[in-house]
Amino acid sequence: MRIDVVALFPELVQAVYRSGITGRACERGLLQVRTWNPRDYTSDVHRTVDDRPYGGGPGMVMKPEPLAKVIDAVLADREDRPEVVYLSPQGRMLQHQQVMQWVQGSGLVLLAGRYEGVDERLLQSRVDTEISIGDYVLSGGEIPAMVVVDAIARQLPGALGNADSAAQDSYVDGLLDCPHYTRPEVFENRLVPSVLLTGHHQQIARWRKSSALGRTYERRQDLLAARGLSAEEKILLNEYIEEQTESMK
Ligand code: 9WO
Repeated sequence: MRIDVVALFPELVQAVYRSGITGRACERGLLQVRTWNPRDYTSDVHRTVDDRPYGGGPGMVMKPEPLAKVIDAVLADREDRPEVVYLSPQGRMLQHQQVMQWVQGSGLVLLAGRYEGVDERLLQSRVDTEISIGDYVLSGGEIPAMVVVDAIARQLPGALGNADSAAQDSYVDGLLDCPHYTRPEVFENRLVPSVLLTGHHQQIARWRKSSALGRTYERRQDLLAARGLSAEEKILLNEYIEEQTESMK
């Protein structure tokens, strides 16, 4: 997998492959991340990448020409025809399913904007997909680009220490993750749920599924509605709700 990131602050993006799972994926050669600075594709002495908005108003807009040049340089440097993704609050919301589709491909070109955004004509001519990582505005697209790299990297076969953890991830099943506990058994008078101490794997799996369903029901009704519940899952969810009601007495 190769991901090229076009950004005015490449140092920021480079942090993503210096540590953790993404760093290891790069060391193992599963992932290659390259950064490209549009400023290196300017031709004036000031290396100008931004200009005032037509129509007036505050702030600056990223000029189309340096971005076109840098994206074309990236594409010329690759043998495949990667999807070009622009990170912006106007994009379609990033979903796990989209991440898994990208994992199947050979890589991406990520465009991180700055200032008030990118000239619309550049988006029309060079960008395939506009993606948002959430409903908030940041100071640039670099951190969202890192989010995309991280989400992809941990799904690459061989990236994780424990090969099974990615399959058990939150969202894989369309549900939120169950709660996790480690030692000690008592922390500030709070106990670990007793079923987890029994070593009864079937009951533990049942409790985890029930907790995952319960939390999703409490926190993300939208996920449950989109996914639906099997007859077995309805029983497990009812068990959770009854248990909660019981402990409130
Ligand atoms: C800045 C601004 C200032 C005054 C009035 C309006 C304004 N809009 C913006 C703005 O949206 N700037 C963006 C900064 C331009 C594109 C890159 N930037 C960005 C990307 N901020 N947040 C994101 C982003 C990307 C993906 N998912 C969530 C947020």
